[in-house]
Amino acid sequence: MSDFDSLTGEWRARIAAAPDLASLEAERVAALGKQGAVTGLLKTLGGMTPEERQSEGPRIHALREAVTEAIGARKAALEAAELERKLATETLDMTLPMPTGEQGSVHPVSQVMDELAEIFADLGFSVATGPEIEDDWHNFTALNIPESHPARAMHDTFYFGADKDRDGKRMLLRTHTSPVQIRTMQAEKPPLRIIAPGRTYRSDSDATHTPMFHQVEGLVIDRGTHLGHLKWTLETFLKAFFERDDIVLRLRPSYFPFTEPSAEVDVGYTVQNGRRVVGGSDGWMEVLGSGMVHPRVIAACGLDPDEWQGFAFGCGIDRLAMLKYGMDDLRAFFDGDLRWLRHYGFSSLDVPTLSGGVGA
Ligand code: 2U9
Repeated sequence: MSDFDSLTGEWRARIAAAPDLASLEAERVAALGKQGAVTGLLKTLGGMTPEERQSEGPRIHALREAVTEAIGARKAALEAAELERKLATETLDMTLPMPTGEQGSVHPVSQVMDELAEIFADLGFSVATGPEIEDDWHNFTALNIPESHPARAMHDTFYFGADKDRDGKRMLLRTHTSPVQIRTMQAEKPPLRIIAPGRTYRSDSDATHTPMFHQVEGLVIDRGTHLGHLKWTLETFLKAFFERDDIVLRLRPSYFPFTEPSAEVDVGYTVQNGRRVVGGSDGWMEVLGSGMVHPRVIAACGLDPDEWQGFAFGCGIDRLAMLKYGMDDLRAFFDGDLRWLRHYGFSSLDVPTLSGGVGA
């Protein structure tokens, strides 16, 4: 037996005897690592004469091959044994009860957004979304709020410093979800029925205003649309949302640059246990703004206002949630206080459906 045959046999035996993956790795380093024995033999090839290299080279390379192969085989055997051991010892008891108590809850804002999507889907509306970082044209100009318009000041806009849009104007955080409807009117052919729920931003902060708040706006564009369609839609929505039939609406003339005529929408309330509850008509509270879409807005989106009319409305989702679920402090919505979330949050399994009830 040559020296190489016995060397190969020795390495094979050492490798086969490695009891676990860590010991096998130690053998690999001892043979094939930078300072390893087999690597050392390979290095001697450089100092040999061409004749020596021709006779020794194949033997040394064969030794390296044999060691590499033995390591691979032992590794596969050790891994298979480890898997067998795990399969034999690790078991899942499918009869164990569910963990007690749900972890986490659905935030009331998300819950109300889901309720809105469900209610309006039933009326043929789809949900549209768009960017929260907007350009001046989509947030203001297209909505009939030109440069000098006082409504721009009312919106308390957060502007970006350096980023400019195509017209050289500063980019901004959208102050309402209306640019979503502008983008939809540009991208899709009428008739359209959409709601646009989402985050909006205004530089305003007190007990009833937060710099980021949630809005939902609705838009219908069709032929022959009139105020009667608007009032019916809002009444149907509020009845479904508050799950009461005694919803009474009052439309008060108002002004928004993007609608003409415009109306604030009040809903009747009754007082129960010192708290205003939507329904009945002991008093009125404002819940929505609305109106017929201004012909200039329709034209700005590339549609002919003589052919297409529409109505739009907007309201704060946070306020809707407070009215329906009885919270009295808006700022708590954004505190992330687990006790508040456990109290006012919803189960993720409790998906709002019209048949099962949109409330919880
Ligand atoms: C397009 C055309 C018209 C959306 C509208 C209101 C009236 C409104 C406020 C209510 C409370 C915002 O959250 S709030 O401060 N909104 O009163 N919004 S009409 O009108 C549109 C939108 C898009 C293309």
